[in-house]
Amino acid sequence: MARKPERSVEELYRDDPERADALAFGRRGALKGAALAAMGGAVGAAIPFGGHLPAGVAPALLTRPAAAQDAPQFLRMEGKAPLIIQGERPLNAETPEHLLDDAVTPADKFFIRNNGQVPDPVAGDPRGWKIRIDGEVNTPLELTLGELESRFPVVTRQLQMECGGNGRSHFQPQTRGNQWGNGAISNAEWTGVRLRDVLAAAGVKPSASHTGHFGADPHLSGATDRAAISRGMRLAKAMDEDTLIAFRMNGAAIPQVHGAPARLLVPGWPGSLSQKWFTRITLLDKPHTGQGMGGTSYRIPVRPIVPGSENNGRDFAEMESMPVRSILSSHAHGTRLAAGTRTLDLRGAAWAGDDTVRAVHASVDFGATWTEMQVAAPANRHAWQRWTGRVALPADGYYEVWYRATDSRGRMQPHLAANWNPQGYGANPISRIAILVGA
Ligand SMILES: Nc1nc2c(c(=O)[nH]1)N[C@H]1C(S)=C(S)[C@@H](COP(=O)(O)O)O[C@H]1N2
Ligand SMILES: [Mo]
Repeated sequence: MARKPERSVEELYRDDPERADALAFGRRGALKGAALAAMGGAVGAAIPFGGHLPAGVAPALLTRPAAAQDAPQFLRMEGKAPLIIQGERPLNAETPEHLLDDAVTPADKFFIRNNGQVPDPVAGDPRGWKIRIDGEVNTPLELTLGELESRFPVVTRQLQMECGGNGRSHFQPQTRGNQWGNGAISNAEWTGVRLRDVLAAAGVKPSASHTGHFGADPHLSGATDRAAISRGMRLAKAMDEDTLIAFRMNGAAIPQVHGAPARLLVPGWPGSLSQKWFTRITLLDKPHTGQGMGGTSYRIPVRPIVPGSENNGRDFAEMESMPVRSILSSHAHGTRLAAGTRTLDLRGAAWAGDDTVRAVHASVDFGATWTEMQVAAPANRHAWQRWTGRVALPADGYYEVWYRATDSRGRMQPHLAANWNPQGYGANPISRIAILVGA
């Protein structure tokens, strides 16, 4: 049975973390004696590595209670797992990190991100769905899905697709937008044609430098002259062999909420580029100006700005390849294990936008020592990488599993969300979950 947490310490951490920290750690910067015992009382178990808890870091169980009182609302939708509802209008739902335990993300566990309304399914044969290619091309084309499938090589790839705002909840101060944890990520198996093959058929003019994407979803307000979202990217990414016009997901028709009957799949870059209910791509001789472009939208500071400050984003740069991140899928935050459990087998996934992941490390002693995990090669370029590993637990008690990835260029997840920006993109700090053994 779990002991009831001492509400005073818990409340203090939530209301005034700095004061709580000063009381718990004093000026010595380490948790000892009565303070350590009090902290143990608050989390409901002894803390074997409590002496390593760094000053300024409250136990994860206190800052993010696993208890029912703070339980998020779960999605109840046919064909979907109980995802965490981030908003209902538009519908946005995050996959709990521990549900992302499959190498290939099944449709029911795929996060949902909408900016407008979900359109009604098309009546009749989806192979008649039309896609237009125009702008800076020699020959504008209008092709049906059926024509795309018969005219161009059809490829199948595992591709990660991550919302640009994944991890947003880690920012201090809080930014506007869905307060995603780390679960706005998916790694499905996509089948489609390469965008570059289709653009080549239209004939890319030398003047073309950027794309603009369009979809069939109505604006949230219902206004017909406004796009729910219309993003674009540098032509180089459109010409990447992994950028697809996809029409199958995990070997089946794309579910309606995920963009049926066809969507763009732009792996490793903000998910907003992966236009759902895809109807048109235009090539431009300058950056696109659609909904979700310019200002502080999907743009991040080139030089850090004061957290919480106003900014018009003029000196920001477009967010392109997403930063390195890892998830732990073997255990949920707050998992309780039987007394006497002395080893913990961990597993999860890690990815790094257009790059790969070189290493994943885990720590159960608040970062004092780190154990290297085994990281598998990606199934193909732009697929996430699964990792596994084992850590030892010396005694019963309260532990935290801290986990972090390092990308192929040596960039490691930072200790705290860095490069604060008004719309909260790119927060990828080291994550942690609480585990209780015999408590
Ligand atoms: N047409 C259209 N495409 C869209 C969106 C949208 O609202 N409308 N949302 C984008 C965003 S912000 C993300 S992160 C992904 C989410 O895809 P999913 O809902 O299939 O997970 O789709 C992108 N494509
Ligand atoms: Mo997104």
